[in-house]
Amino acid sequence: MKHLLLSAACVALLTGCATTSNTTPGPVPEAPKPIAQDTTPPAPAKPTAAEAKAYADDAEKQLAALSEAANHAQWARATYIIHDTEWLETKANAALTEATVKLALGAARFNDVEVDADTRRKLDLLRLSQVLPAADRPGAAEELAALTTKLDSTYSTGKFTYKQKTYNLTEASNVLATSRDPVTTRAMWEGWMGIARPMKSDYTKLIAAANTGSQGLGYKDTGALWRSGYDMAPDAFAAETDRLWGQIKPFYDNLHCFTRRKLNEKYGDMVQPKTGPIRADLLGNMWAQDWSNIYDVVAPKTIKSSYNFDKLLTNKKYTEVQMVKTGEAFYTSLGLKPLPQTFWERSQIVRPKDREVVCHASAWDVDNREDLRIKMCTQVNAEDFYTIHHELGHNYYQWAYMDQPYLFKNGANDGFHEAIGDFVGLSSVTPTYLNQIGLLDKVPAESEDIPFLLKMALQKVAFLPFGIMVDRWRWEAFSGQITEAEYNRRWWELINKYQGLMPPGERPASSFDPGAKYHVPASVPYTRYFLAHVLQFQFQQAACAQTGWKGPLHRCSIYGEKAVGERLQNMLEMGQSKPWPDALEAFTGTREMDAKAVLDYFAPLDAWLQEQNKGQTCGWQA
Ligand code: X8Z
Ligand code: ZN
Repeated sequence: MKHLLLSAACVALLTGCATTSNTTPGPVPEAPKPIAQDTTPPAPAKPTAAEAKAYADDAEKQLAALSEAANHAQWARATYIIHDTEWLETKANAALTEATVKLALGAARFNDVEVDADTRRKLDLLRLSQVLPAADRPGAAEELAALTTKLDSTYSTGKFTYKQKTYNLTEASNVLATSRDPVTTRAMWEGWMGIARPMKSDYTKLIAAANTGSQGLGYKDTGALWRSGYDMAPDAFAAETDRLWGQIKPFYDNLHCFTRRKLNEKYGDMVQPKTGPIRADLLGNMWAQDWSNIYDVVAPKTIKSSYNFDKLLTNKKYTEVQMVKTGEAFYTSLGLKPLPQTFWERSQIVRPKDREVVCHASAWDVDNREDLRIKMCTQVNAEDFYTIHHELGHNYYQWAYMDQPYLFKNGANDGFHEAIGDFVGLSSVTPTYLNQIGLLDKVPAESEDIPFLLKMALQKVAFLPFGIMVDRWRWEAFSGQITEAEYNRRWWELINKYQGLMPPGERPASSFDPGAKYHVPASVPYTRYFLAHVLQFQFQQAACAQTGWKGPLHRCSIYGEKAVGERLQNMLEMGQSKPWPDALEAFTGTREMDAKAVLDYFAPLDAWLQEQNKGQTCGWQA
């Protein structure tokens, strides 16, 4: 799972390079002796472009081998958490980190060498490829790797007890999704937040360790490193995300306003006041990043929805594997290949009963070629139906760029990697498609567009402020703007600012609520999902235009559209070989990210929400 850790460097390589560049074959004619004794050592010869290219090639060879070993160890630990797999993963990750750091540092000697564009990009990517670089000192990579493994395992095995029953995340989330009793939702929510408390001091150590590594590579801090991976200056990237959020915010405010009113009507002023932020545990999801589980609470009274997606799946007795097969069939309908046989043999599709695993869904390319797998604890419901399409998007991307050189085997940027499966997923939930595959007997009339769009907005639009908030917090933690004592307070300030939410009660001083979200202990950068929630609508708009679709964007399905598949495949095959605007242009014809596509998709809903919100005082005090 390459996005988690790509690290480390190699002493052997540096020695090798030094040897190569200093060796002159044959007898060396003696140079005339200078008369005066000069004690300054001769300046090293400027490396050549050929040496730079050889360096990058060799780095790729070393990293490919180390990353494959790390992937196997990571898979073993993620699907079987015990002391020994943690040990193995730590060693393998440390070896990769150590080698990557050394290679990235060694690449600096080619800074002033004029090299071909591919080599330059590879040398730059060497420095950028790590999420958490370690310091270049013996033991540093292993200390950092031990912290990351421990934090991830603490999260993944987290449990709490309520009324004599023990809950893991899946169980607590299921209660939160379905319970409409605010005492129960609060208990589930507070119980889960509590599992993160023990992570706090390790997380502080992780920040310090990764910052030392990032500074060694020439970045201000790890946040600056993360912001540097977008083919533009890090500050320009931060401003770009602000710009995109600014495009969406007025629409989000309308959705927030409508949802708050419905929650107030249901629960009363004591639970959900008419004004101010929304109580986070009432939104049907542990992090309030997806509100679609409370569709029943916000559903318009006058327009009925004729189907419930969860029930369609259970009524037709879908199995977890059948859901994955259905996902695969969408991709093959676009002309992409069926997944390799080993995918079915090696994936973890359901939660094993007999051991601890990392349940957070992920997609893997273990040998960096065709050993594709997903790891999920799939449940038969609409959310996981969508997640399957999301994960397979990662796998098809990985497969498409498998012939790229190692350092180009990645998404155009990390937002692209997250957006592909979501883009395909947008078609997979249209009533037209559900009808085509026999899940839905009758395509609903156009009058049901508002319920459909409202469900989609509760999932996609509610996500956007969360998607931008998480790394706003992490950037501040990495830069030292906030200290351990301020972590939790600031987390809630930012949630209030972006999402307009509040916790159900005061948070204990020892809390570390950011740690209750997988990507924080697992150190997966999160801005990628914010970008993906913009990009997927741009992809959808472009793809539908390619098919000649003239109707409203939300009703378009690209199922079976081979020409779209071919164009998609072309973009995917580029991997990270070119700056992301080139990839975006290849598929959409534009070089800019633009949230206008989100607004176009939801335009009928926004108009409807504005009508519903008339006379209401919207917004909250940030
Ligand atoms: O983490 C994921 C995927 C794996 S890359 C399941 N997602 C984010 C999350 O769960 O928080 C997908 C949507 C956002
Ligand atoms: Zn993903």
